[in-house]
Amino acid sequence: MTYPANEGFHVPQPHGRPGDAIDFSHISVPAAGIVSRPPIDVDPGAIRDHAYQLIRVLDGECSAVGPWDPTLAPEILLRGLRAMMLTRAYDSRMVRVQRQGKTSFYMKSTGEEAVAVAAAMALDRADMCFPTYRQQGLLVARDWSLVDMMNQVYSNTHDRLKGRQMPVFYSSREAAFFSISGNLGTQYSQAVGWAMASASENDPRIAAAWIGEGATAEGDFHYALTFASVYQAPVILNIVNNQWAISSFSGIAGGERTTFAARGVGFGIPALRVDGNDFLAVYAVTKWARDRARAGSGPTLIELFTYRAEGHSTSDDPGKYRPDAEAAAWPLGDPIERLRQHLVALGHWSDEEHAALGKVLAEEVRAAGKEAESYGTLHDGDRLSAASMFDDVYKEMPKHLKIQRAQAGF
Ligand SMILES: Cc1ncc(C[n+]2csc(CCOP(=O)(O)OP(=O)(O)O)c2C)c(N)n1
Repeated sequence: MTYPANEGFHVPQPHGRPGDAIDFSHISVPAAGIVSRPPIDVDPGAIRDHAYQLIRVLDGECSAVGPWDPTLAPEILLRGLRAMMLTRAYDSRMVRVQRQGKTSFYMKSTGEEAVAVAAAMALDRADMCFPTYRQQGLLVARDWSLVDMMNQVYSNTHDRLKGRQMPVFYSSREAAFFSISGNLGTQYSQAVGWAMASASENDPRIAAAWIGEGATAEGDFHYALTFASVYQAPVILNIVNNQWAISSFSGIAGGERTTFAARGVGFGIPALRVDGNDFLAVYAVTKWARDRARAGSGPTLIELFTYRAEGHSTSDDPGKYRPDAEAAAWPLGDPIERLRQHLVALGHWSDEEHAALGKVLAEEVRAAGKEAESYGTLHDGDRLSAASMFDDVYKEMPKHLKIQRAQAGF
């Protein structure tokens, strides 16, 4: 016997497919400055509404308004602008070299630079970051060496990870940047566990994790929230809602009827939703969550509302599943352009200075690229010995690995 489908059965569909007109009418863009800024020790139950609002500081004229304006000194704003521009310049070169066959794979963060850069600047340098593959801006904002990052992408002779990770899966203990895992979601549980350990040792450092909205559908996300809430771990749980998980739109992960921030509400975790393309708003909200965690008030969930302006990776072609030129029409604009306009309006920046800085950064990236390429690329230069695959697994290499290494001819 067959049954008719229940009329309520629903398969989410995106608002546009290739060839359709761009339609962002479902995205509501509230005015900047209208969401209240509670004290850092607020009871999560008192700010449930924040999970459904959107914290914005830069208004339509790129002026900073409202209680979340972090009132940063011009030097800090310029540092943020520079780090976002450098991240974009780095991404742009690395995609070019991938197309030239010098590496197998690359992932850009175009349009999402504020998510990582503003957060890095609001955190303490020693706070431990558990990122995904799209927060290279954390390393850039922490002044990590571009050459070191490129060496990893090239898996060359100077790659500290010895070619064992996919390109862009960086790791740096010195930059407090935890090794990226290809298994989506694991970083969330790790961040909460790390934060619990930090709290139990009365260590002042907190943890911050990032996850894509698509990966919030993974069990690890929910396990992490349970532990964070139960143990009041000093951790910032960021959800980067960039609307797309490769070719799946955010509705497939549960974004049609509620916000991703709302997932914190059921766990009793304060949840804030923020315009992810607004440098000042991301900075202010991260700082709030950091101060809260440091003061012993536990975790915060932050949804960063943004848009993945380019392909998921160099292996992806978004032209196959969404209308072209959506990025240019994204109602929340571009994070670099908005901060640039803000600085110009304040009288601290000019078009000429902006163009000149763009050239300086392109040259910085080019010089780093030349150096990294001198240590080898995918097809050129010396290679690390395959014997190194037996290193670093155990503190002392056990006998069976020594035997295997000998059998492999090393
Ligand atoms: C557990 C697991 N499932 C699936 C994948 C394959 N995969 C890699 S990235 C990705 C999309 C993730 O999208 P999202 O979490 O929204 O992050 P974004 O790429 O948009 O930053 C998928 C499905 C994976 N790496 N790990």
